[in-house]
Amino acid sequence: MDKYSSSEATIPKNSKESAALEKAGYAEVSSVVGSENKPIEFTPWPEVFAERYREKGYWIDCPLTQVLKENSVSQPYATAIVCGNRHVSYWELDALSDRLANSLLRRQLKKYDTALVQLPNVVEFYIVFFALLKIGVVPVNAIFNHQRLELNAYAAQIKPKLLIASSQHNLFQSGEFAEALKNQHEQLKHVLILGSNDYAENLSDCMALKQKKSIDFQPTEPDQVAFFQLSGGSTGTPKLIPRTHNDYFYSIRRSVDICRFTDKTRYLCALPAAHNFSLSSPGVLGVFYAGGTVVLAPDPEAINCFNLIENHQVNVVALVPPAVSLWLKALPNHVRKIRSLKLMQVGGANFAQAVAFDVLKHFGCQLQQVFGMAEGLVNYTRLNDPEGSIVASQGRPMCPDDEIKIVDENFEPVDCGETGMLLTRGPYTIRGYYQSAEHNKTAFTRTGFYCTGDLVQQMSDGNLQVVGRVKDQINRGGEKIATEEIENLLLQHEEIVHAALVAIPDEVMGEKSCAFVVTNNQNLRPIKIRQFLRAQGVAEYKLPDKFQLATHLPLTPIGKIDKKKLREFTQPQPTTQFA
Ligand code: AMP
Ligand code: DBH
Repeated sequence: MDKYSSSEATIPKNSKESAALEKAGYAEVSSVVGSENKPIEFTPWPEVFAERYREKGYWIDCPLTQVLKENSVSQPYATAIVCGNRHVSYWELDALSDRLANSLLRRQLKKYDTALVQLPNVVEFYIVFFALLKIGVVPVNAIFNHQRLELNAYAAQIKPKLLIASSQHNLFQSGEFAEALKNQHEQLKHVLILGSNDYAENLSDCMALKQKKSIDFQPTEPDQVAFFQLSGGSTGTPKLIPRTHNDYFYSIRRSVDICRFTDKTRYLCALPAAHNFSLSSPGVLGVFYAGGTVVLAPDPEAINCFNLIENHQVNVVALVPPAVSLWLKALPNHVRKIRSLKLMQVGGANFAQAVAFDVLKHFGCQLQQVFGMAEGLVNYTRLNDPEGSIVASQGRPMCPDDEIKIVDENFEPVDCGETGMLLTRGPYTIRGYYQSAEHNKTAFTRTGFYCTGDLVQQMSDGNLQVVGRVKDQINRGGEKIATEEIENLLLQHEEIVHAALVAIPDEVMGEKSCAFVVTNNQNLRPIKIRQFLRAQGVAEYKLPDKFQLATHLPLTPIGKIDKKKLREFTQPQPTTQFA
C-alpha cells in the first residue's frame, strides 16, 4: 500500500476553490529516471516488537500521505487550512502537493533523497511536507527561528539534494547563504524559495502547473523513514530523529482518539509548524486525519490569536506555558472573543499548577497537559481525568504498549511515587538517533529503552509528574537549549577560557539561561559576547539571557564543572568568586 495515484486528473468540477487551479497551465507528466537510492539508515525495532505492533493494529503499513488522502476524497471541499485570507480545501491541498511532487520528480528528485526545509506557519509548509512524502523525499523541517548554525548542522547530517526556504527569513533575503550551502554541500542541487527573490526558483511556480493525467507516486516504504524530527538535544550537535510512517501515523491516530478530534475540530496552530507538538499531538496532521480545520497563526501573540479564535470559531489550541501566561494577562478585555474555545492543550515545558487553575477559571475551557518528545513517547491527561490530575500532572502514556520505567542512578526501579529517571520504549518511540552510534550507546539502554533525561514521579492514578531533568538541557519555555552546544561556541571566543551554561528560574519562561564565563579580559561585556555568538549564526533563543564573569568555575570531585553549585550563584552580582 505504498503506491497511490495523484488526484488531479479527477478534479471535482464544481469546486469554487479549484477555480484558480483550473486556470493554471498543464505540466508534462514525468517518469522517474535514474538509479534507486538506498533507504535511510535507522535503528529498527526488533522483529518480535514489530510483529506485536502490527498484530495490535498500531502499525498499519500505510504511508503518512494517507493522513490527507482520506478527507481529500471524502470531503474535498471542506476547508483544511485557513491562512490569512486564504482558505484551502482538502482537495486543493492534495492537488497542490501533487503538483509540487510532480515538479520535483521532473527535477530528478528521487525516493530516499533528502531535503532541508525551513518554512514559517503558512499553507506551503504542509503542501511541501505532503509533496515530499508522496515522492519519498525525506525532509528535515527546521524551525523557522533556526539560523545558519542549525541549518548547516542539519545539512551536514542529511546531505540534502533540495533546499526549500522562505525569503521572509533573514538568511534567505539574498542568495548568499543558499549559495554558501550549495558550495559546502555539493549534492545540494535545487533551491526553491517561497516569496519574491532574485536568486532561486520560486516555490509557488512549482505548484502552478497542472497535471494532464494522474501519476503513481511512491512514498518510502511504511516501515522506513518518512522524515526527520528534531531533538532539543543535550549534546554539541543537534541530533536528528528518524520517524517512520508506521510509528508516526500511529501516534497521530491514537492522539486523535484520545483528544477526540473530529471533523468539527477547528485547531489554532500558533506554535512552530515543525514542532512535534503542533504537528502530531494530535496537531495539524491529527486535524487533517480527523477532517477538521486548521487556522494558522504566525506565532502565539495573544491579541492576534484571540481575533483568529473569534473570526474562525476556533475550538482547540496547543500552547507552551509562557504563551499561556501571556494569554492570561491579555485576556480581561477580550473574553468574549474566546467563547468558542473548548480545549487548551499545554505542553513542552513545566506548567505551574497555579497557572493551570487560572486557565480553568478564566478561559472556562477544558485543559489538557501534554508531555511529549520528538523521539516518540507522548503523555496526555485524559479529557475525563479528575480536575486534580489535570492541573497537577502531565498525563500518562497514550499507548497501552508504551513501556515506561522510572529508575534511580543505578537504573534500578524506584518505589511508586518516588522520583526517578524516565525510560521508555514503545511502538512510536525511536530506537536510535540518526547516525549517532556513539551517543546512542548512552541515550538508549541495551534493551532499547530511550533515556528521556526527565525526572518524573508516578502518581497513584498512573499519571506522571515531571519534576526535573538529568540531561544537560535548558527548557526555555518549551524551546530546548543543549548547554554543550552554547558552551562550545563560547569557548571559541579567544578571551573565554571556561564557560558553563545553567538554567535560572524565570516567572514567564519557566527557565532562562545564564552563562558563567571565565575570561582573561575583565572588561569583556555581555553585549560583545552576544555579538560574537550571533556572528556564529546561532538561533536567537539560544543566546544566554544573562552572563556572570567568574575567576574560575567550581568543579565536582571528578573534575567536571559543578553546575549544581553554579545554580546557587545565579542571583544578580557583578563578579562571582568560587572557593
Ligand atoms: P525534545 O526531546 O526536544 O522533543 O523535548 C522533549 C522534552 O521536553 C521532554 O523530554 C521534556 O524534558 C520536555 N517536556 C515536554 N513536555 C513537557 C511537559 N508537559 N512538562 C515538562 N517538560 C516537558
Ligand atoms: O516538547 C516536546 O517535544 C513535545 C511537547 C508536547 C512534544 O514533542 C509533543 C507534545 O509531541
